[in-house]
Formats: sequence, C-alpha cells, structure tokens
Amino acid sequence: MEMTFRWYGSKHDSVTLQQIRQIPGVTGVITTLYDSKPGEVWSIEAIRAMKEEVEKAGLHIAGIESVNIHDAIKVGSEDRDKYIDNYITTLENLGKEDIHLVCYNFMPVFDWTRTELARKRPDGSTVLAYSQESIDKIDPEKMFESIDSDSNGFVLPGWEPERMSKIKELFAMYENVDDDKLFENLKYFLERIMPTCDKYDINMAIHPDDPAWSVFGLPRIIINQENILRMMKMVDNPHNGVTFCSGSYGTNLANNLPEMIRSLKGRVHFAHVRNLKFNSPTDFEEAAHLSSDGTFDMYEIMKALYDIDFKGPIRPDHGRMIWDEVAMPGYGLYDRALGATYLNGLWEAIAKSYK
Ligand code: DNO
Repeated sequence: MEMTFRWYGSKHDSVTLQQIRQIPGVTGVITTLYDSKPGEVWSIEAIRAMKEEVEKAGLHIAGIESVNIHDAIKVGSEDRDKYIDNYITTLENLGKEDIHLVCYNFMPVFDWTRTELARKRPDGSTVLAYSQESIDKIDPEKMFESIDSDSNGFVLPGWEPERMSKIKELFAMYENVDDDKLFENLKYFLERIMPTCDKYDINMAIHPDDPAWSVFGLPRIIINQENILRMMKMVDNPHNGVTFCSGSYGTNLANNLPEMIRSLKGRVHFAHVRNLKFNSPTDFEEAAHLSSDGTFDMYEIMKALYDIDFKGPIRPDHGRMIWDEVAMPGYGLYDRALGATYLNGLWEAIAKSYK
C-alpha cells in the first residue's frame, strides 16, 4: 500500500502540500480539479498544471477523488452519451498524464451526508456525526432552498453547491429511478468506459454510499457486500473496482468489514480507513482512527487489506477537529496526520509479524 492524504488544492485547502510532505510515510496526494463541474472535459493542460504543482512539493498524485458523474448518466436520460463521451476524454487525458486511479460515486443527488458538523466530545474535540432521527425531521427540498453557489450552508466538503441550488429539479429527475434502474445505468456507464480504462490502465474505484442506506427516499445501491459483488460481476473487468471506505460501509453495523475486503480481492483499488463510534445503530460519530476510540477493530481492517495483498493508495479519512484547528469539516491536518501515522504503525506491525 501507499499512504496518501486528500488535498483540496491550494485555492481551497487550509492544509499545504509542504505540511502533507512532513507527515511520516505519506508520499502521495489524492486530489481533483475542484473547480470542474460534473460532465465537463478535463483538459490535459489543467491536469498537467495540477500534477506539476504537487510534484514541485516532492509528492505525487496517487489518484483522483473524484471525477464526478453527471446526473444524466445516473438517471440514464437521453443525453447521457454526450456526458459519457466527455468522461472518456477526461479519462484519456488523465491516462496520458500517467494518472491511473479514479474514485467516483453513484449516489443520487447527495454525496456523503452528516447531520452535525461539530458534535462536541468529552475531550473537547469536535467531530462529524449522523443521526437518522434528525434526518427524518428534515424536508430536503426546503433545507437546501436558500443555498446559492457561494453559500457554505450545510454543504459538506465534496458536495457540489451548484447542484444543491437545483434540488427540486434533481429530486424530480430521480422520481422513476429505483435500485435496479440505478444498477442498469451504472452498468451502461461502466461498459462504455472500460475500453478506455483498459487502454490507459485506469482503475475505477467506486465510493460507497454514505450512510449505507437510502436517505430522503432516494435509491442507494453501493451499500453492502451483496450489492458490491453484484456490481463487480455485472462488469467483470479488473478495472471495475472499489474504494473500500470503512467509515461508509461501516455505517451499517450488519456489514462485516474485514470479510467484505476479503471478498473483493483484486478489486480494491483505493482504501479510506477510519473509525466510527456508535451511540445507537442509527446514531454515530466519527471517532479518532484508534480502535479503542470507536466501534471498529482497525487492526482487523488493515490485516484484511494486507491479506488481499492490497497495493493501492490508502488514506486516513475524516479527522476530528483538535488543537484549535480551523479547517474544512473532517479534513483538517492534525487528526488525519495522527490517523496516517497510526495506520502506518498497524501496517508495519502486520507486515513484520506475517512475513
Ligand atoms: C467524503 C468522501 C466522499 C467521496 C466521494 C467520492 O469525505 O469520501 O465525498 O470523495 O463520494 O466520489
């Protein structure tokens, strides 16, 4: 594995490449062209500029998170081919610039969802949290009505604010899309892009839906072992793979995380590793990475990745806000750096004891 760190670009991120480089063992960043919109072609020039900036700081781009998918592709509307053609051109341009990993998601309307951005824990740190009871009280169309593209409102990092301002329209688009239809549209998309992935050796790594169940009545399919294996089989190409995100699959306590990892041998191209602390099955908060701070056995997760001979990038995931840091929710420097160091320690210990 290669330890990496997510970076939102010099324009948006309070964390600098120089800081990232000083985290022991971190050699690569995971980034994206943050000002691009879903459906647009990424030019070679823009990709190259991003790459040169990262390389000048002594790091490299280990993967893209994300090249977002236009809603026309997810709902399977008539104009989807135009957007898939654009996606293919972006993949070709990434491949030409020697970038071989693309993380994406197929979540309708919303990316990952939390109900609190700064829940206070007894030690004074704050964390992102989710409670289904709070979600059930919200009318999503009303909640996002006033969000414009400059507003940070309730928008989480990784969400696309311009989409939130079109919320009603988006909900209407998904009216006739159920789980099977979403699977079908995903299959259509993957079948069209696989020849390009084969040609440029690009690993596509789908990110799970977070939380791993339907939110606001929208279909969500990348949620458990059965569904992800269905997806692997439906387009049975090694370039059709997954981002194994422990914090997302882990939202459903019925998911056995190490077992899922083992069942995906050869298809895990990227890993997000973090812990969650459950207060009830429908209320959880994003604990520190350390096993004893949350509900998951992080050793077993790393051991499963080791056992499947995982060679891709891994990144610590959402961190707590500690030491008075002010940063994007979940994406500060300090706690993620602690996470990277802890995960590196687990990996070293596992590698030495199973040599
Ligand atoms: C949350 C992230 C997600 C992820 C996308 C991938 O912190 O893991 O926003 O980047 O779902 O497309």
